[in-house]
Formats: sequence, structure tokens, C-alpha cells
Amino acid sequence: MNIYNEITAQPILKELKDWKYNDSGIEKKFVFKNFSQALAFIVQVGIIAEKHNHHPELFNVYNKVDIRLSTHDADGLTDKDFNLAKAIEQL
Ligand code: H2B
Repeated sequence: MNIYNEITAQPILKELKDWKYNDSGIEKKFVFKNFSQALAFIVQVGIIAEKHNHHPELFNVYNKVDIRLSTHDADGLTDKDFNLAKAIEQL
């Protein structure tokens, strides 16, 4: 399994709009019209996460959802995180 750092993550991050490297993971902030839309998004992300057997850190306040992806078992950023981010972008 490839482990990426801030430098090696950059070419892949170029294809992931607004995802940023931070502290051995990648993160993005999503903003919705209201809580209901934010919650629907979280549910969709959860379904994808289960399919991938790879799980995000989620933080929600009203219409905002922050997602952080890192691979806990590898203690770093891996292809699993990029694959899940790409799937989330296709929602
Ligand atoms: N999600 C994330 N983000 N990192 C992991 O290392 C991880 C996971 N490991 N989901 C999986 C589940 C593992 O614990 C199970 C046993 O497959």
C-alpha cells in the first residue's frame, strides 16, 4: 500500500477539487443549503464508506460538513483515501 506525504499527494490532489492535505490525511469542507441537505449528503457518504470498507471522519454543524480521510490502520494517507474522495466527488 502506498503511503503519501504532503509532496507525493499533490499530483493526485490536483484532480480532487478543494481537497487539501493536512496532518497525514486529506480534508474538504462542504456547504449545503440547510441541515437536511447536509444530513442527506452524510448518509450518502456513509453508504459509499461501507461499500469501500473505508470510513471518514465527519464533522457537521447545521449546513456544513467537514470530511477528513486518512487510513488509521496504516497511520497515514493511502490510495484508499483517494479512492473514497473520488467516489464522494461523484455523488
Ligand atoms: N477506515 C479508515 N479510514 N481507516 C482504516 O484504517 C480503516 C477504516 N480500517 N475502516 C478498516 C475499516 C478496518 O478497521 C476494518 C477491520 O476493515
